[in-house]
Amino acid sequence: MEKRNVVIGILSVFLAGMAYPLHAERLAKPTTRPILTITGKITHTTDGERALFDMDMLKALPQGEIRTSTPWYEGPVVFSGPLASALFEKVGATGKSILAIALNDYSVRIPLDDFKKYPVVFATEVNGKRLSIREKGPIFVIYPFDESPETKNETYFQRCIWQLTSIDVQ
Ligand SMILES: Nc1nc2c(c(=O)[nH]1)N[C@H]1C(S)=C(S)[C@@H](COP(=O)(O)O)O[C@H]1N2
Ligand SMILES: [Mo]
Repeated sequence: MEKRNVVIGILSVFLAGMAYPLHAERLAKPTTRPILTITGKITHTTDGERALFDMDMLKALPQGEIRTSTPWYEGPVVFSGPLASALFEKVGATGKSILAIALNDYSVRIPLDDFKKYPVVFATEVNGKRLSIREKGPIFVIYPFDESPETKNETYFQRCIWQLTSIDVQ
């Protein structure tokens, strides 16, 4: 093939990719009450615009477990729930960070790299018991503080948003 045609070929594949995200995909819709809404830079959605998750969908994701001491409980406890890395892979997140928003309008920015560096858990259970809203549920973001002591400081405590309800990938 002529060199110019190769260049045009590569260019058109690249431009088509920009117009139609290659792996855009529809996720199955929630069948029970949605508890988490993800918007922004994601390629996989439940309705073309955002990805909604109910508890069953969160439970179907690869789960993580972190046993650690925290500022919020007396002594070490076991947090379990979907791995943040699995959740953002599921929605095809392409951004650099997330803006996480809680029921009480508390919000915090978290670099997506954190979820590659640490097995961060979007905890839905503590010691095997579902977290109620009163107990900082339904979702409490948790880092492996004891295993990675460099996360035992205000920077990471701030990222441990509880009563998490929505996320914008940016
Ligand atoms: N939903 C929610 N999550 C939150 C907060 C909050 O106010 N609301 N405070 C954050 C901050 S600033 C820190 S340092 C830690 C610890 O908060 P605490 O010291 O009030 O327990 O939780 C974080 N998660
Ligand atoms: Mo804080």
